[in-house]
Amino acid sequence: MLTKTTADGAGATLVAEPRKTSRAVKPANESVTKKAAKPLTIFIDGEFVAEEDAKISVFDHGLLYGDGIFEGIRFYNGRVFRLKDHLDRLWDSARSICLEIPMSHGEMTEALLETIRKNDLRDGYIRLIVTRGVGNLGLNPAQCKRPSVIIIATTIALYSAEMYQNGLTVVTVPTHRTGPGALNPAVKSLNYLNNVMARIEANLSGADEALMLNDQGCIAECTADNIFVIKRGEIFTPPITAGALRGITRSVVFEIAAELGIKISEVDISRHDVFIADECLLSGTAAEVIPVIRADGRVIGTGKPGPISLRTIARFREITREGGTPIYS
Ligand code: PXG
Repeated sequence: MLTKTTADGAGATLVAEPRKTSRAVKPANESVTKKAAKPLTIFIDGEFVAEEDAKISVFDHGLLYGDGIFEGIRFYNGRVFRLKDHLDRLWDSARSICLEIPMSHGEMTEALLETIRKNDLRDGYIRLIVTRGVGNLGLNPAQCKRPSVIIIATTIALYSAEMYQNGLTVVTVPTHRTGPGALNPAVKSLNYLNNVMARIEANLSGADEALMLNDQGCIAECTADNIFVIKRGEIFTPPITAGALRGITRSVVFEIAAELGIKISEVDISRHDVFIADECLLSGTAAEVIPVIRADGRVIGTGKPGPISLRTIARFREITREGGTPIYS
């Protein structure tokens, strides 16, 4: 304990307790991902191991530097949703960071399906991770001889049913999305601290999600979701160049809009556009499609999920149950 002698000779405590870095806040308004009833079987580098044995080296550069890539994929009703799109994006992320995935698309598909089968799941979420692999304590990836592939299949419920019905609150956060001149946000890397910072800031404000701006002050996306605003019957979303990930759920929203005959365009969106929107939606694999009813304390539209949001969500749910890569046949 550090003490300093004050003018009257009494010792004043300078550091009495470990310092807390932030004030206490109520937990984020997100459903907790429930621990599966039975232990999971996890794929690591060609082997299926029990959850408690699913470990990687402390020298893996995925841990040391966030050097690696990932995908979050959902499966519904015994079929993997948009698997090819996720694998294509994984391979694009890999190419961008000069990482050679030590498997073919076909082998990855089989490993992924087998991981789901080993866990007896029909509806759930896959986390697919490729790390740079084991190296030394220098950041040069040339030291890392073989990337590691990890596949986790489990269940996930990011938000409660009420939140899908009533909508989320968002706040604009101080942390900007990294620009393409820094770590390009198109790379789905293991280095998510940019988004984690934003998420902490949303939590500290008591909001459900963070609106992340780019360095030009335009909205890029949320921490793990793309954003859409609806005005006078049209849908608008930030372009990829604004710092948005080319979300796979985002592309499904484009398909739904085309189907429903609703015009959808990629344009720069400011906070003002969100404040004056009639409706607002987020899309992401984990979040699926979910309405937003408040931004920075302002009520959006009527304060209730609007008609285009509700139709989009309903159609999204139907589409997730149509097609997909079969797991058990
Ligand atoms: N933006 C970012 C930054 C993302 O990481 C999305 C948008 C949505 O993309 P998809 O393809 O999923 O529609 C993502 C991807 C999670 C989680 O567990 C989800 C993502 C990333 C990290 C964590 O909720 N989603």
